[in-house]
Amino acid sequence: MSAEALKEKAAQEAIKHVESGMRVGLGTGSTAKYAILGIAEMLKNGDIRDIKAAATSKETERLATEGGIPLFEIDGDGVDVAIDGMDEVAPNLDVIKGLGGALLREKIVESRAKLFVLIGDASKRVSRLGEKTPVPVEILQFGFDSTRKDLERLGCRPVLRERDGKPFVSDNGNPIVDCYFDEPFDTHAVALAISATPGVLEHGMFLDMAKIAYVAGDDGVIRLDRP
Ligand code: A5P
Repeated sequence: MSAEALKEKAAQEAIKHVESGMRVGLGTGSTAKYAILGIAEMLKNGDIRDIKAAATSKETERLATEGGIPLFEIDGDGVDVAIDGMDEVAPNLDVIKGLGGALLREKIVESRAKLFVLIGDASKRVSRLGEKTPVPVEILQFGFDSTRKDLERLGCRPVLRERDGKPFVSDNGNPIVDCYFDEPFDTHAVALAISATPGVLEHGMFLDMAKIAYVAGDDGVIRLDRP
């Protein structure tokens, strides 16, 4: 099965959690796209009604609007369910997200979800976070070098993300530093330390947040639950 077909299959399972009247968090990325298209289709067919969605990026806003999904800005009541892709998922459903650059808005929305559902293909499964991918960290441009130096002191190699030869800029107008850890690390301790670093806006470790992950492989979609 193609990579795209696997993403779509995982998304199709996740959107079954969306019911009429719900407030829905819409993730960002090539897998989340299929959830957005699927929800739009459910609305169009009348399978669900009266939902409103909080988008986690400008691209997601665009896709949702195109699909006729009413949007709202996340408020004090959070969302009932959020669905999003992942860059790495550990066995306990802790994840690294943000290779697509939307981690800050994703964290704002998905940390306020009653139910946070992950979707992805089996290549995203790892035995520990940081095995394959860096930890993305969105930081303020002001004081960039001092923030990067502080991140390095936490034991990683912080690399400024670039796109087309220029520094990548998030939807929020900020640079992203990808922190490569060569050795296994204590995710909770490092997450706390990154968050406490002046100049850091958010990091891409989503710990203790997701309850369910739908992972698609050639044998079908499996559901993983947070232990
Ligand atoms: C966006 O910033 C990311 O968190 C994505 O959700 C994550 O990178 C997964 O993206 P894909 O579904 O495109 O692999």
